[in-house]
Amino acid sequence: MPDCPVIIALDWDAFYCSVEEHHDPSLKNVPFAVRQKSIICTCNYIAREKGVKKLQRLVEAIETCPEMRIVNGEDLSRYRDASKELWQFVKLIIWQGKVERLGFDELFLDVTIMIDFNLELIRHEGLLNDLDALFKCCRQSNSFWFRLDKNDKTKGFACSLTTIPGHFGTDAGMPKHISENEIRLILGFHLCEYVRRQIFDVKGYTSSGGVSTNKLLSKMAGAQNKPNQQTLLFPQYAQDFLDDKDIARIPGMGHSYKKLLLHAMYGQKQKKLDSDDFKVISVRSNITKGRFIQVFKHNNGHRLWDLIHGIDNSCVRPTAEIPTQVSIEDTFMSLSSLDELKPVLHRLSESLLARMRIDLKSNGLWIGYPSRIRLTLRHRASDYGARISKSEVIPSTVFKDERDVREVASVLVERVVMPLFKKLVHDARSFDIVLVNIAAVNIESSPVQAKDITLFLDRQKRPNANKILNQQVKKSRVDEGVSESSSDEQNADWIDEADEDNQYDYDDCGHQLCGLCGTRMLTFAVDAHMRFHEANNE
Ligand code: TTP
Ligand code: MG
Repeated sequence: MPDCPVIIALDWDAFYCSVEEHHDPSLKNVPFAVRQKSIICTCNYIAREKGVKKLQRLVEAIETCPEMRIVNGEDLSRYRDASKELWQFVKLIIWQGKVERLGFDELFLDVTIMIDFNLELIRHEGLLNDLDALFKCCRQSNSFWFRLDKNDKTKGFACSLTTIPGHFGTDAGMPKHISENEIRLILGFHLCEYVRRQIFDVKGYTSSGGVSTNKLLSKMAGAQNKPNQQTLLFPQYAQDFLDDKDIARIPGMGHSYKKLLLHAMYGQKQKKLDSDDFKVISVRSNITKGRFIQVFKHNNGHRLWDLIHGIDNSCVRPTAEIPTQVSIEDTFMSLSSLDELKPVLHRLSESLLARMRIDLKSNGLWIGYPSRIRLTLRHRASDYGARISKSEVIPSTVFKDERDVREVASVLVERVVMPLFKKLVHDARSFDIVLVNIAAVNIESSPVQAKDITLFLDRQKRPNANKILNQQVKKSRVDEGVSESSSDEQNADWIDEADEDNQYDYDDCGHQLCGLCGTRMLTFAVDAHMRFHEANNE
C-alpha cells in the first residue's frame, strides 16, 4: 500500500466569540452572542447550552436567553486580523508552511513530510518491525520524541505511539491490523494535539481538529466532536463514516444541490421522505453514477461523486501571504439612476481603499501592489448570475497613505470607476443594476508594478512607459469581458472557496445575501447557513 498523505483540519471554536473575549475579558464565562444586522452569526458555548443557536434571529435568541450579552460583529477587521495571526502562528510550526486557509476560521495542514521524517526515526529505533506486538506492549514503553525540527533534536514533544489523544471517527476504533499507514495517522494525530495546545497556550484560542488522509475526510472528522476536541478517521472506515451523514454536509453539496439530487431520485414523492433518505448511503444506493453526474452541470458531478465516496485528490494549497485581489461587493434591489449610483461607488471605493490598507500592508509598509482596478456589474435583465467587468490601470495616488481615504476614494471614482461604468453601461440614462463589485486586481509583491503605473499616469512626459503599459494591458485582458457566476457554481467546488478567500472578496460589510431569507453573511459561511435552513425544514 502506498504511503498515505496526512492532513490535519482545524476549525476555531465559536471564532468571533473567542476574538471578542480577547478584546473584552468580561465576556468570558457569561452567555453572549455576536450579532450582524438582525441575526446571531455565532454565540459562545455557554449560550449554546442555554438553547441559543448559530444563525438564529436576534429576537428569538434573546427570548431564549434574556440574560445573554450581545456584541456587534459587523466590523470584520478584528476577526480578519486574528485569523491572519493564528494562520501565521501555525505556519511557523508546519514544515514548508504547508497551511491553507479556508475562510477566517479553518485551516488545512499538510504534515506528510513531517510524518515521513519522524517515521524514519521510529524505523531506526526498530519499533516498526512488529507493529502488532508494539500495540500489545505496555503503553508507557512506547514513548517517542516527535521531532519538530530536522536540525535540532531538542525541538519536539513526547508522545506514545499507542495512545490516541482524542476520538475515533467511527465506532470501529483501531483497525485490527496495524500497518505503517496507521502509525502515520497516529503520529499526525499527536501533532494535531500539539499544534492545538500551542495555539491555546500561546494565543489563547481553542479549536477542533480532524486528522485523515485527505482534506474532505479531515474536515468532516474535525466537525464530529466539538468544541476543543479532535477526531481521527482511518481511511478504511471513511465510507462507513460518510454514509451516516446527511448528503448536504458534503462540502460543495449544500442545500440547493441536495434539492436537485432528491428531486432526481424521488421526484414528487419528496414530501414523504425521512432523514434516512437524505443520508449519503441512501444516495449511493438509489442513483447510478451516470444519473448522479447528469444532475450536476459543469463537471461538478464527477467531483461530488468522488466526495461522497471519500475521494478527494485536491492538495493543500498554502495560502499566499498576499491576496491575489481585494474586492468589495454589494447587492441592491435596484440602482437605476446616477444619483443612486454615485454614492454607492463612493462608499464601495472608500471601503476598498480601507480594506487594501489592511490586507496589503504589513508593519506600515505596502507588501502588495495591485496594478488595476476592476468594476463588475450585474444588470437586473441579465441571465441569472451573469456579470460584466472592465478594468483600468490603478492611479498611483491610491498608495499615498498620508491622504485621507475619502479624498483618495473621490479621485478613484472620478478617474477610474465612473469611466469604467460608462464603458460598461452604454446608455447612462437607462440601466437597472443589482450588483456592484469594485476590485483591486493583478496584485504583485514587487513595487516595480507601481512604478510602472506612475509611469503610465505620466506617460505624456515619459513616452517609454507605453511599452510597459501595453504588456500590462495584454495581461489584464484576461479579467475583462463577461464572466458567468452563480451561487451554485461558487458552492460547487468547495476547495475553490479557499481561492475566494485568498482573493479577499467582501461586500461592504463582508457579507453575502442569502437567497432564501435575505440574511447577510460571509461567502464562506453560506454552506453552514444553508444547513441551518435545512435543519429548520426537517
Ligand atoms: P463557524 O466555524 O461555522 O462557527 P463558529 O466558529 O462560531 O462555531 P463552531 O465552534 O461551531 O465552529 O463560523 C466561523 C465564524 O464565521 C463564526 O464565528 C461567525 C462567522 N459566521 C458568519 O458570519 N455567518 C454565518 O452564517 C456563519 C455560519 C458563521
Ligand atoms: Mg469555527
